[in-house]
Amino acid sequence: MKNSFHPLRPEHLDRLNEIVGASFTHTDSQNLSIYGRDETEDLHFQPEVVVKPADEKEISQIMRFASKERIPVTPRAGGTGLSGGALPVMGGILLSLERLNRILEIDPVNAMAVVEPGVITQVFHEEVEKLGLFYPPDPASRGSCHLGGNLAESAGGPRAVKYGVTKDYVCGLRAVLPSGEIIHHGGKLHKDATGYNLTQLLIGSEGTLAIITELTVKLLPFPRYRLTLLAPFDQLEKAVKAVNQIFLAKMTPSALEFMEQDAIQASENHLGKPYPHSDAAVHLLLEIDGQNKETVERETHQLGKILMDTGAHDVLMADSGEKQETLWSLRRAIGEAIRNISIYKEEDTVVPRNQLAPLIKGVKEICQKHQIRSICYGHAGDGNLHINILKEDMADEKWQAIQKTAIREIFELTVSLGGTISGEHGIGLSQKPFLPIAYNEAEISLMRAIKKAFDPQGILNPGKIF
Ligand code: LAC
Ligand code: ZN
Repeated sequence: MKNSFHPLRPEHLDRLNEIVGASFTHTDSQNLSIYGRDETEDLHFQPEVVVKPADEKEISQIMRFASKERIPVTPRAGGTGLSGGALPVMGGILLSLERLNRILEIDPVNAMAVVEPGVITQVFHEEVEKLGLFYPPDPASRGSCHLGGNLAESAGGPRAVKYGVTKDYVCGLRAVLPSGEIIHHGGKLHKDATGYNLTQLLIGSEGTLAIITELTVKLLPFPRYRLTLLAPFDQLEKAVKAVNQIFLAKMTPSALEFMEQDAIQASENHLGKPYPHSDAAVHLLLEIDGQNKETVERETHQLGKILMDTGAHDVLMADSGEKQETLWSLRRAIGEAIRNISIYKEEDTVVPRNQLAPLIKGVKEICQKHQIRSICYGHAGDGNLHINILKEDMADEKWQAIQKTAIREIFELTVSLGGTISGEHGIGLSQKPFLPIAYNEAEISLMRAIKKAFDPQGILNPGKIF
């Protein structure tokens, strides 16, 4: 990758020290190494300095200075991204938002919360739940990812099938532009038809347009009852038929996850915990939630019947928080478990959910043709399939070549099925070469023009998306 920026000079570091203080400016090799990675594959790019500003004012000063000196700045929240969005590929300043970690307000009357971007998603879940409120987006990394990063990627998670993704909850934000100017948009508003929707433009912009410093999100009443079902199938076709039947029966589960055998077994080995029926070809993990116990029980029963009728060889129900957590912890650990097996590449494909069967079948054919091992799992109810291709003992040359062959074929198939190349992980760095499969030249030019309007010098998170 070409870096057109000059290395930082000692006086640059002095100025950063002045803005954020010496204890929050790091140039030691350990920090540079830690902040040079996120959770994307085996990628690593060293920044020249890590800064941890305390607030929006300091971020504004950093950006004003960086734009004057033309220094690249890569913002970072929890560092759990899977497309390399937080990797400082051009060196320069890595700007960590970890100190902006306050929940500023939880407002039950308006059912809104105002939070800083460095709040850990699960911490936020727990705080609103204490007040009987609910913030649904629940990425698998919720124990360590930050709300700011969830916004940057419009993160989803298992509950998206019923409740939607991050973009569906953000009503307003404050942000610092690359120039250092501070902007706001929206607020505690359930409606807003005032001009272009800058909030929605910044959500999913992967830290390339502005640095989000505060967000206002809407909340729902916490669903008091929840039942979880696990259904093993001996054939993919039966599991996918069950998914279709559930929607044809006009049901909306609060989770409908798909895991193939290798995914379950990887997670079992990783956590050292057994999963019921882990020798089944495919599992569906489902949840029904709601405010009324009888309704939740009735719908769960109906769901169980559909699963048995479509060929599940068992339906296990978890009715206590503890049993549910056991099933979910194994599901959430799959990504990490696969990372532990081998160097890998992950494709975050998404198709209309009735196209899931042709997608999985096609992926397996492509992988067989190229003799590569893939492990698939994901959010069946959203048509969002995480496809992990493993390097294992594959020769380096072949590994390099699969970007041009197998991965490209997988994305072409996805788009031909009416889908796109990322559902919830973003384009970032790792999927950048494939963007033209999803969008034509006119569409990409428009996106580039938006980038230019926000960041004419191209200093904010350079090297991403395009
Ligand atoms: C998951 C992450 C990888 O669904 O999106 O586990
Ligand atoms: Zn996912």
